[in-house]
Amino acid sequence: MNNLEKLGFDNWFNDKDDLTKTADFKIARVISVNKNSFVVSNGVKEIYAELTGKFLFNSEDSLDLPAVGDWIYAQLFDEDELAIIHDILPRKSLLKRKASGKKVDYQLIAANIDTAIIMQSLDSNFNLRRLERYLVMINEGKITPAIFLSKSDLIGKEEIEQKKNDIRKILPDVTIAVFSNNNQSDIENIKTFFAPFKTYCLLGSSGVGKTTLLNNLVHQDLYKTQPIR
Ligand SMILES: Nc1nc2c(ncn2[C@@H]2O[C@H](COP(=O)(O)OP(=O)(O)OP(=O)(O)O)[C@@H](O)[C@H]2O)c(=O)[nH]1
Ligand SMILES: [Mg+2]
Repeated sequence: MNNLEKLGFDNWFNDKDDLTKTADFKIARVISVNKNSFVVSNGVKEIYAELTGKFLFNSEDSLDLPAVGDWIYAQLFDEDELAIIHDILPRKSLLKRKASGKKVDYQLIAANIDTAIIMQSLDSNFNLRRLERYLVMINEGKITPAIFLSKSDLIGKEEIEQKKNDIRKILPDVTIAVFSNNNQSDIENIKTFFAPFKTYCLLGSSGVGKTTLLNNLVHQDLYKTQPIR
């Protein structure tokens, strides 16, 4: 298995790889976006990246620009310290939402996600309407949904069953995982949900425990938790 495959580059992308481009460019994956500057990874290291002027000029709207998760063709410079992005490979999926403001424009959330996890906490955050809004976005993106319900330590078993049943009425087949970030065996159980080389994203309101879960999954404080953000 090569380094790109470890990052999720599979046959779907391999079939769409434009070999005329691979001759001149290296493939890498976008791991963060900050306006028009990017960080990409080739599976070995993280590389600062920018777009070519032509790319920027030809981009008619936000959909044409790289999003987190995109596979891109880049030219590498300075012993792989700097990348110039020339093109985006076809997208397997795209998660986006309407940007606020009058213009019909989209804010890209992430590309090439296999499974999008909607996270709600079982306390006052739990809300079926909001869950449905996330589902619309996930279905439009051609992505498989899953539901994580956090803070199970805060409410009783019966109430949890009731909430799961409410979800099953609208979504009979979706995976629902109930857990508490304060319970180690719950965390071990959540780990079994993730398959290697697949890409997941975690969606949910502030305070539901996304960062706490990510920290628990990677066993280190990669991400700072805050009471509210
Ligand atoms: N009781 C309980 N508290 C939790 C649980 N998970 C997280 N918390 C607490 O909830 C608060 C918010 O958790 P975060 O992980 O920062 O929430 P987040 O979803 O990352 O929030 P944003 O980064 O603002 O989007 C913290 O004080 C956590 O300690 C849980 O399962 N049970
Ligand atoms: Mg967070």
